[in-house]
Amino acid sequence: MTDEDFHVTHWAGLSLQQPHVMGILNVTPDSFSDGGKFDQIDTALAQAQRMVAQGASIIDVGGESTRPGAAEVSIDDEIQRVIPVVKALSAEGVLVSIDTRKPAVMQAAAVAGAGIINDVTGLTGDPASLATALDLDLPVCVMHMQGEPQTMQANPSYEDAPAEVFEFLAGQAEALMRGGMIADKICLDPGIGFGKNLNHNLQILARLDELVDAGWPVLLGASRKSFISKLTGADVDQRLGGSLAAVMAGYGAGVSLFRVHDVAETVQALQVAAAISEAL
Ligand code: 8Y4
Repeated sequence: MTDEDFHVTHWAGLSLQQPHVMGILNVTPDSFSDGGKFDQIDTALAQAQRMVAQGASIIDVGGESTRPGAAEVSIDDEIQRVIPVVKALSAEGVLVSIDTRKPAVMQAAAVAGAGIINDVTGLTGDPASLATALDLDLPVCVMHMQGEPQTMQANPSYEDAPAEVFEFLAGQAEALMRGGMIADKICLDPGIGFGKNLNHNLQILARLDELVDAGWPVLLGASRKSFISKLTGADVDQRLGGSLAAVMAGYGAGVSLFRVHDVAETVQALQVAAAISEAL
């Protein structure tokens, strides 16, 4: 197989002939109003079911905030929050990705039926992360982040942001493959907003085709992120237009997977974009 024809056609059982939407499901305490535990699980499950009905192929379940200043979550607390949700959704046949930096949470989520590991540290957050991902042998989304969540936005610095981000991602993909993971379990994500200023984010979005051309499936998470506000001044709940523009830029570059809050609107935008492409 030559470099030119290295292209993964399926990832986590999904055909990459068409784009897919990953719906965001936060199960952090601040994402719920007060209420009992069962109430919270029910609310989360209902929201996930709604996103699936709207066309999400994956539900990304996260129990730890990566916002600068957010409190650290213990392993036990994170497991207690996310595992009931992972278990219930997986039992209903929903493809779940577990958004975590902690090997113990990856492990517990895999046992509970999660089909994908989504790690914002690109498996560098804990010394055991890479080995755990290899051991579990689940499809994995490797994301780039410069620095640590607490301080990553203080002074992000690159010579050439897209080149450095894509190089890191290719290196992690190679490390996984050296460890025995097959290429079609690996998805790469440039990590919009994770240790990047506005200019870095825009350069990465403008050059996504270079990452796509490396051959691995690419996931893009730009939904409602603060770069949209830096360009437009829009509040967090008023960023749908900017979020869709980023999805369309990614789609044009060949990105396969989109992590979003607004599933119905994103699916509709992608359906129209796909129809336009097919009219050629
Ligand atoms: C408003 C809305 C403000 C969202 C900030 C945010 C990604 C991710 C996150 C991503 C992958 C977030 C877990 C940050 N972003 N996983 N996770 N890719 N793979 N912030 O871009 O959504 S959390």
